[in-house]
Amino acid sequence: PRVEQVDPIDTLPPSFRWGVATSSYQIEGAVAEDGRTPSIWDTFCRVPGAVANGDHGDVACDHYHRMPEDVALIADLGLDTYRFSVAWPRVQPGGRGPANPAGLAFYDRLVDELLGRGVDPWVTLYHWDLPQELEDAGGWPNRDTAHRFADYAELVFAALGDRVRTWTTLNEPWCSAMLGYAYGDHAPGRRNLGDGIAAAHHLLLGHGLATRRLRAAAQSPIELGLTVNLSTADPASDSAADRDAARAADGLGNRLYLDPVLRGEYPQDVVADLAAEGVRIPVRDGDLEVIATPIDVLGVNYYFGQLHSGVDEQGRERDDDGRPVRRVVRRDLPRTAMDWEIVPESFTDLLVRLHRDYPGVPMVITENGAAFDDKPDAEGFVADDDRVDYLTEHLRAVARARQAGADLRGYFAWSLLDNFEWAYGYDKRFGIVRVDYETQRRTPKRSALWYRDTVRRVRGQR
Ligand code: PNW
Repeated sequence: PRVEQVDPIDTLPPSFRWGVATSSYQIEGAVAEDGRTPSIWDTFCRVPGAVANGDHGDVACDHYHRMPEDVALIADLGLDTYRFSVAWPRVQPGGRGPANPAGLAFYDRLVDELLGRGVDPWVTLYHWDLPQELEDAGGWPNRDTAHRFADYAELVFAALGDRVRTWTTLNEPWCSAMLGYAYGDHAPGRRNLGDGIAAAHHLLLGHGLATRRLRAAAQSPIELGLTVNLSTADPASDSAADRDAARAADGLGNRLYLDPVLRGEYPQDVVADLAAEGVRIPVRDGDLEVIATPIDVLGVNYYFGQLHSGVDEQGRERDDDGRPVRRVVRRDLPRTAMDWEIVPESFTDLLVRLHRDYPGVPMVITENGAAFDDKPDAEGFVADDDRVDYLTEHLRAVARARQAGADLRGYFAWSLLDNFEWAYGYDKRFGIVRVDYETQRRTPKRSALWYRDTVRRVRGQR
């Protein structure tokens, strides 16, 4: 263990950004108000067995009606930045055609409320709520969706670009593509690797097209970026099979998104793995130039690390179909309520590696946090020491990576509020503020108070 004189968190500079993140479908509710049309998540939630308890986002945290109160929470915690997403089917119903002024008005008010409270708005354009009509037309595996996304991006920028400086095109394209189209765990629930890979490519193309449109439209300096979810893939042993399994997992989960955006090429080893499965990335001439349009900031979401093996329990390296074995090995590590391994050291490794392999792009941690089995007291207060420990250790991990040279500019805790945790419904709580779904009462947890005090201390505002 390292011996450190000061808490690494206290070495973070005054310019470091401190925020919280949310997303539209997870908190807003009001799914049929002011002209919003259904998204793929409204549809998916109605598929029996798709979401725990049959939960859905119809009401969620009712943020659409409680927005000023939620902005006040952020301001009262002393945070300088709020990362939220815009619901595409709210502002451009059906995913094409003119803007819906009533839908845009909500984000207009949100941005003004934030600015009035001294909180910088960071807009994510796509956090998974694709208009159902676009899914009916083929969804992300259909190349046209990338062009529809660029149009939508421009439409939002026209409304908010005078006040919002920082724009993220996509949140976690791996989740949209693979959980949505290849593994079927998320909306729209398709289970086809080829569809997943086509979706990934068209998401990245949409990112590049939107980035170019926003740059062209901007009247003043803006910051553009993409947020990816990354996790570490370590080999279970030094054997060639285990090392190859770790390489493949890192390729499909991390490099398939990082390389095209930051190097202008798909990783050849992943292309070969996919070819062995009969899958080709539907790249056309010029796509990689668009996808590699320079970005100003890379958003990194990190939750856990994993250990990979290329050998099954019987010691075989090939399955019955002759495919290489790919297996995640459970470690004897503490876990969150998501059953995700808690490995803050891996977070430092990941960030240092990003700095080495993709130099020159500033990074911001756009999500990090944990679900735990919260136990509120009679007043609704949660003494979530487990979450405080998780956040403390991961923030230290970020600070250590920065000390090692990684260009890290900020940190957003996921999430401001307990919210609709996708396929897990309302069972899993990631908030630093508790939400009582009966009364919609918000109660800051101990982790929120810890976050407020930490930010204050690091800024030197005792
Ligand atoms: C992210 N995985 O999702 C999302 O950006 C958030 O909307 C979500 O609430 C949060 O993390 C917590 O889950 C992920 O399986 C979902 O590796 C799944 C994975 C990673 C991130």
